[in-house]
Amino acid sequence: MFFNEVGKVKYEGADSENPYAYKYYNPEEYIGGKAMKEHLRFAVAYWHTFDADGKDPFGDGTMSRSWNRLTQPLDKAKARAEAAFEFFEKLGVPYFCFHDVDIVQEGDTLRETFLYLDKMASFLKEMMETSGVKLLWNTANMFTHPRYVHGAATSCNADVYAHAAAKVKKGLEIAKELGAENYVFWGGREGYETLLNTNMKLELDHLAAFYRKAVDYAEEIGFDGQFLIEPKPKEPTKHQYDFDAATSIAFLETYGLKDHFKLNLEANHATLAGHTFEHELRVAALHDVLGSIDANQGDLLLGWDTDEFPTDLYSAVLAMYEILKAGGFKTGGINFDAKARRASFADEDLFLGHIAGMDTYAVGLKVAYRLLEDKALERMIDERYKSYTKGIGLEIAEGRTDLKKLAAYALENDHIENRSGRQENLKATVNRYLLNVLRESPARKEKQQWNM
Ligand code: XLS
Ligand code: NI
Ligand code: NI
Repeated sequence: MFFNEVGKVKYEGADSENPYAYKYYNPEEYIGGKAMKEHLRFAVAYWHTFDADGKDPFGDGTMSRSWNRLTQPLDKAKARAEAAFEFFEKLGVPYFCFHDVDIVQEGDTLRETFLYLDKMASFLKEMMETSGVKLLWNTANMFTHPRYVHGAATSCNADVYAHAAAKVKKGLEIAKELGAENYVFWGGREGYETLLNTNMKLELDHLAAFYRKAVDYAEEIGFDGQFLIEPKPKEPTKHQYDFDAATSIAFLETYGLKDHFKLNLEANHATLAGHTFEHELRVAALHDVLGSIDANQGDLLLGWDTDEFPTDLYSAVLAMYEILKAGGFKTGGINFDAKARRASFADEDLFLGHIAGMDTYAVGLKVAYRLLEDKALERMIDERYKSYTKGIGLEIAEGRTDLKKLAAYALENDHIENRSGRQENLKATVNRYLLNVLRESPARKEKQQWNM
């Protein structure tokens, strides 16, 4: 046992003051004919939770995890996996996600790395079978090691390209063995620092060909999980090729890969790209590529990928609204690509962070569901566009006009009237739904009077 202080985390309702209980996430509660746990499909990110030690560019690690103290690579990896599964089970999450290097460190040679990975894959498989916890996605880390200094699939060095391909091949075999529901590509180093030394066309062609090889190999070995690309505009490179949803979609279309990929959208990456999270979700949904999400939140005052646990209820409502409107998750889910702050170094903070995030998304789900059920926003949106339901608007909508016809109409119609967009009222509507969901929790018992 690694987490002696914490037992099984249960739903106790909104008036519970137990920090190790869910206040809103009630896995078995039905919302629109589906249990909350099936809507949300929560996953724990191995890297932030079990590998990270709180290091930042200015300071050393602050988190000393007992499971990371052994020195022999496989012993350490196994202890870490045991801690991970104890954590998953106590938290009651159905899924987890990892990079190859998260489950076991690299060996001295690629051959040794693969040996370690094979051993750990079998070890994880057993733990998954006994616990029932499943793999939402895995991925290959092609950004930390110095060999990726110029990129992986977009590296100027063919040996690096081949090395990265070998890691993806192994990653897909592990994905198949562990029954991963998705396989992720996040191109941390797939971008450039300066155009002065960059052949952009060649790099993009290489990246697309690399993805194509992954699709082909998955088919060959019978891995039928969903491929996901995770957009991010920058960091660590100055300009990443998978900049945002729209850029990634254009890339997939250009290279004929769109049938094989969906997107894994991360809240903090959206804001780094200058978008809201809901914008990214909407763009993906419009193109039928909304796959999965990395739930976290950034700090708009800092402007880098701070990966905080999501606690902003309003933002979770808007995110869940887009997800539900798009029909909910299929193979995807909500992965907490989030880390406890450097100063929140206690092991228990790992629980507290996840509980906060899960409750936030549970509220988001409830509120979003009701907004949609009541058509609270949709009715106003329909009303806003109603000029296209009759007269010249209907003709435009049905494609029965041309510039001559429109000009003739406009010449007779100098009196144009616009209507208010009512943004303030809509925001107040979202607030009202949010407050209603929160208010329905049992009233707080009277406390001792304040001494005034
Ligand atoms: C980094 C990314 C990364 C991916 C997986 O910013 O979010 O953690 O989710 O490689
Ligand atoms: Ni991520
Ligand atoms: Ni990120």
